[in-house]
Amino acid sequence: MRVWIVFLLCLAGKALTAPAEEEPVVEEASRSVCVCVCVCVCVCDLEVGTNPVQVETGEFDEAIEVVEDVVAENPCLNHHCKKGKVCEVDDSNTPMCVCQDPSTCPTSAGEFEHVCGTDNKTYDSSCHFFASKCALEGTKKGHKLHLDYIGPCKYIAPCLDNELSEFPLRMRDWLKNVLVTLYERDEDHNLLTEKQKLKVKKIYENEKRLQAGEHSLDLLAHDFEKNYNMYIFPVHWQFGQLDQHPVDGYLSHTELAPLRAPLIPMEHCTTRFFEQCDADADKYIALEEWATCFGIKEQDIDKDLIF
Ligand SMILES: *[C@@H]1O[C@H](CO)[C@@H](O)[C@H](O)[C@H]1NC(C)=O
Ligand SMILES: [Ca+2]
Ligand SMILES: [Ca+2]
Repeated sequence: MRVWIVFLLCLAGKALTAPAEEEPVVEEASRSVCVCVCVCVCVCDLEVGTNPVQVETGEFDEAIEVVEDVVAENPCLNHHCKKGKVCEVDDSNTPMCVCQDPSTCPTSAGEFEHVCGTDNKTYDSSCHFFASKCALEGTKKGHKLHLDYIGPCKYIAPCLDNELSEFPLRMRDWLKNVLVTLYERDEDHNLLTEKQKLKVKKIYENEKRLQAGEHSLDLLAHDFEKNYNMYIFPVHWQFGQLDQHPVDGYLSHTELAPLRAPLIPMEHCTTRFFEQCDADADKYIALEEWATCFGIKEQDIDKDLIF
C-alpha cells in the first residue's frame, strides 16, 4: 500500500509595514523595520484513489521572495533573491543577495519537513538545505548538490529492470486520475482552464474509463492498450505543469523536482525512470523524451496539447 500525499511548498515573502498611526505625512520616512520570511510545508491527503502524489506548482530552486520594508526607498524592497539567499544592502545602499545563515531558518516542525540531499545527508528543512547549498556556491560540490527528495534520507532499494517497466504504468494511470479529480472538483476553483476542461470532459465521460483504484499491473497494461487515447492528454498536461521556469519545452532538474522529490521515497524507481527518460543525456527532458517514456507514440506527441 502506497501512501498518497500532497506536497505543497509555498514560499511567500511578506512585508509588514509598521502600524499606520495617524502620523503626519512628513514622518512617513521614519517607519520601523519588519522582515518576514515564511516557508510553509503542508502534507495532506488528496484522496486520489490509489495514486501517489499531486504536486502543485512550486519550484525547488525558485526565487524565494524576500521583501524587506525599511523606508520607502529600501533597495531590498522588491529585490528578489533565490532560495538560500537573503537581501542585504551594502555600504553604498546597493541591494545584494547573500547566503542565508542556516540558523536563521525557521525551526522545522517535524520529520515531514526534513529533506534529503543528493549527498545523502538529511537537512532539517528545505530552507536549511538551500542555505547550506549556497555556502558551497562556486565549488564543484555545491554545483552537484541538489535536493533529492522529501523526508529524511533512507535506504532506497535499487530499481530492478522489471520494476522500472512498472513505473510508467502506475504513473500514467495516476496522471489520468489526478486530472479527472481536478475536473470533478473544479466547480468553484479554477484548477483547470476551460480548454483543459473540455479535454478532460471526454475522458471523464467515457464509460470505458478505468476507475481510480488499486489495479494489477496486468490490468493497467491492458487498459493502456485498449484505452490508449485517454492517456495522451494527461501525459502532455503534466509536462506543461512542470515546464514553467522557463517555458521552453524542456524540463530541467529543478523543474522536475516538484514531481520527483515527493515521489522518490514512495516509488524507488523514480530516479532511474527520469534518468533514462533523458534519452540523449543532455540533462534536460524534452517533450518528445517525456512522452516517449510514458509510451505515447511519436505521431501523438503534440506540443499544441500543452495549454
Ligand atoms: C543514505 O543514508 C541512509 C540513512 O542514513 C542509509 O540507510 C542509506 O544506506 C544511505 N544510502 C546511500 C546510497 O549511501
Ligand atoms: Ca523548462
Ligand atoms: Ca534530453
